[in-house]
Amino acid sequence: MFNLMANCCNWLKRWKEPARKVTLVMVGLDNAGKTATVRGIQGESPLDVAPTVGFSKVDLKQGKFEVTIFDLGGGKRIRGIWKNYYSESYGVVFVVDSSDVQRIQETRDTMAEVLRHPRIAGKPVLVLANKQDQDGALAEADIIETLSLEKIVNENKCLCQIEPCSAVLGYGKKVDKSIKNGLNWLLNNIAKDYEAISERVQRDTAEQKAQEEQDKKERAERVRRIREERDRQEREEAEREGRTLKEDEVDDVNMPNPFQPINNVLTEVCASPRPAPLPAFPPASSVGTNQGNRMLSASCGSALDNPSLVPSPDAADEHCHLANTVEEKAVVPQTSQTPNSAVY
Ligand SMILES: Nc1nc2c(ncn2[C@@H]2O[C@H](COP(=O)(O)OP(=O)(O)OP(=O)(O)O)[C@@H](O)[C@H]2O)c(=O)[nH]1
Ligand SMILES: [Mg+2]
Repeated sequence: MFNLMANCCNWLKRWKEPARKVTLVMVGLDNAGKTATVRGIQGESPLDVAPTVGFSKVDLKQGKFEVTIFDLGGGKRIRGIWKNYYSESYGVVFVVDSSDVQRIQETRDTMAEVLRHPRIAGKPVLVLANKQDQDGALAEADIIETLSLEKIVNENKCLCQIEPCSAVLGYGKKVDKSIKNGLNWLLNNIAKDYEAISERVQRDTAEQKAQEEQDKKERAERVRRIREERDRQEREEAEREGRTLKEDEVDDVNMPNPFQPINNVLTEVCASPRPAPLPAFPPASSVGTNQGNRMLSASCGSALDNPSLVPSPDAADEHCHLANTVEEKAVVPQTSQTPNSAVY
């Protein structure tokens, strides 16, 4: 009787608790299956996903948690933007392509770099050893060994769980149980330390914002100095040539009027030679070691293969904030822990 009352009290207490907002970053090499995993959790088909250029933001409700997942593109040139999302993350989901044995060293180095980052170290990490359905996929024990997982997580004081899984096994209610268990494990561990992690997130986010403001000011100052120097040179040149520059002429010298009649612009474009075509889209086999079943859209392919089209971390960030997709879906109730998961 006493137990029953205690349980009721606990249940009431939990029911009255406000929903907890949790942000997670999902990282891992390109083609590991991050987007397929998120899609499955959301209840969407994990098949036919295109590589993520930048990131996609997904909002979902999971029990008492309002979860935001930043699914970050894993391409080598995109990894630079990952750190921009570390400060606001409460935990990490690191997805590994267990069948891509050739890139396991790269996976290990990448994971070590993520976990040792000062804005990640100490936060809980879920490792999804994905693509277990593939022939030759490394088993859990092999992944732990080849990644030196114990060493990496201990060095960085990250609580860690590994879940061997397959993102293409099903979606919605039929999503791989290991993925659900892993996500549950991560959220429950975040909940245990919620106040401390929240404080850290707020502090780090404020610091990052201040740093960004500072960088912005410094950039504006650099531009101002360059402009001043250019104006000075223009004035000296004009003096040497006996010309006098009007005040507003100084700034206009090198800057064409951006507001031109559309006809001028069209004639200019038509008259100019055709720009060189982008490099040919590479055959799927040349893109990576394990890309046979991958759907690459032409636009993504061009951007990935043409460095000038791949955004710098800052630019990518800006671009992707504009392009992100926000979706809200309920996630099916969780089941109990599978025996094939390990906690460190
Ligand atoms: N066989 C198998 N294929 C998978 C699995 N998970 C993902 N894939 C496939 O692997 C390819 C890459 O999946 P994505 O989800 O785009 O990988 P990603 O990690 O998001 O890649 P980036 O966006 O480039 O960082 C797709 O063709 C998926 O269908 C899996 O568990 N098993
Ligand atoms: Mg992706």
